[in-house]
This record gives sequence, structure tokens and C-alpha cells, in this order.
Amino acid sequence: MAAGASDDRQELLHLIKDGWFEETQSFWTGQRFSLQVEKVLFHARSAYQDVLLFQSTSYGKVLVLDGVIQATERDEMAYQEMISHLPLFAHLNPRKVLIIGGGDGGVLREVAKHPSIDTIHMCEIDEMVIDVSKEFMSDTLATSYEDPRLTLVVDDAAKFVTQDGHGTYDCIIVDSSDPVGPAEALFEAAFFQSLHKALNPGGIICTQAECQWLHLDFISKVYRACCDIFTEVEYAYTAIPTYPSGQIGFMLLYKGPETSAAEDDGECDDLRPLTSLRVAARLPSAEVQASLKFYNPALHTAAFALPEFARRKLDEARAKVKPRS
Ligand code: SPD
Repeated sequence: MAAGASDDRQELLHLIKDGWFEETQSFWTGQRFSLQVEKVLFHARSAYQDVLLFQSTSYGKVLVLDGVIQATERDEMAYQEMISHLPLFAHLNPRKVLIIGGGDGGVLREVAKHPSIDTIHMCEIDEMVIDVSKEFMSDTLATSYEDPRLTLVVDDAAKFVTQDGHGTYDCIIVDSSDPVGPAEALFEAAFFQSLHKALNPGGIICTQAECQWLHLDFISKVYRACCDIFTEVEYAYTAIPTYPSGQIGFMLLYKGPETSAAEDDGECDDLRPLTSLRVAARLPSAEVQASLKFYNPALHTAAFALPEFARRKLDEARAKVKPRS
């Protein structure tokens, strides 16, 4: 166990049985995913949550928060690349970006690949997640903490986005854990209202939006709330073996340029009616594409093609939205 880690064997035994980590959560009742543990590298309780990092037999290092898998070195790119590049490549010229959560550094690594970006703000509530990721995954996920464009704030994002003084953003990426525990407020309508205010006209948000197999009622509630606030709302998803049911989704939110002049601080010169969130507005350069393991422009569009049961449910939610006056 790493220096500073809790020595509470009882707590650890609760998560790991007979050399297997078992992910159990009330948010996906009746199913359970396991990974074989080679070695526990870190385990402690932070001010917010239980933080576990272990070396697995077949998925590299695995970061677990409150008993839930956040990232494995083997498949994390299926999530980090999609949550980052769907909004960033849908935008013509993102310059100022806010990352909410994402303490493992994976989203920051992807955002840092965009040369148009000159300012990256990142707000993560739990410093222990940042420290553990830097200590154990500096060559895989936490590779970009030294990027000179980064301002890192350790704070509650729900509070951060309501504070003046940070300016507004072209893209906001909400890389949260599930809506149980510290991330609960990040799925509420009030938070989306604050994000809308923090976004430049023409700006795009992408948030972690759970799994259509497990959380369709929840997704449809969030989708409906977002339709009341944003000009365009879309749900996309990616396939990832170590998240519940092998999938996770994203809510993509667009703030149209028709926003009142009073709200436009003039920071985004590339205002144009969005053709579609579903299409990459720019293509990755050959160099950036070579650095990617998952995202490509074809997958960008494919990610929005929903199975019929999900498409129907979200269409029903959209139909309930009152037309804007
Ligand atoms: N059910 C797990 C959802 C985790 C989403 N966030 C992962 C953080 C990776 N940067």
C-alpha cells in the first residue's frame, strides 16, 4: 500500500474478495462487474470519497472512486477521447475550455492536443484524485498537468461556475462520476443553467450522461431539462468494456448565437449557426489523428445513432418541451 494510504483492511476487503475487485452499486442494481487484482497501489478515504488504485491482471492500472471504476489504462481512451473531441471538433475554433472533474488527467490530456486552445481551466473537487493519478499514471492519463495553458482549481464545480471572474468558455467538458455522492449536483437543472451562463454564444458543452441500458429514465429527465435551457441538445454514446453494461453516454449542448448581445462578451469570433453537433466541424490534423486511439470523424457521427428504444424515449422527452417564445 502506498505511503499515506489507509491501513483499513476491513474497508479494502469490502471492495476486493479473493483477489477480485467487484464493482457493486445501487445505480445498477442486479449486475456486477469484476476485475482481477494483481496489486493494490493506493487506498485511502479523501474528504469526499473512497479512493482506490490497483494494478489489474488485464486492464492495467484501475482507478476506483467509492467502489466504482472511473478509468482503466486499457480502455480509458474510449471515454476520454469521445467526451473531449465530440465537443471540441464540433466547434470551429475552441480557444478557452473548462474541464469540470477529470482529476485523473485523461480529459486534460485530450484537450491539450488542440492547438487552437490557449486557456484551459480545470475544476476538480478532490485533490487526492489528482495526486494519486500524478503519482501512479503520469505516463498514461496524467500526462498534461504541466501544460502552461492550464489553471487548476481544487473546488466544488457547482460553486465555481456561479462565480464571476473566470470569464466565459467556448467548450465545457463535465467529466463527472455518477450522480450519487460528490457529483450529484452536476446533473441538476440549476447546474446546467449556470453552465449555460458560463458558455460563450456558439459554445458547446459535453457532459458524462450515463448508460442508455441502465439509466434511460434518468437520461431522459436530464435531456428534457437541457432542452429547456439550450438551443440544441443531443445524446451520443461510446462502447467501453469496464463501464456498467459496456457503454456510457454524453449529453451535448449547444448555445446558439442568437443569445442577447448583453450576454455576448465578444470572446468567440466564430459565431455561426451550428450545422449539427453530429458532424465534426473540423478534421483532426494528421498529427493529432495519429495520437488518437479511438476518436475519428466517422465515429463522431456514428456516436449519435441511437438504438430505437433510446431514440424514441428521448424524442418523447423533447416533445414535452414548450416551444420558445
Ligand atoms: N460509472 C462510471 C462513470 C465514470 C465517469 N467518469 C470517469 C472519469 C474518467 N476521467
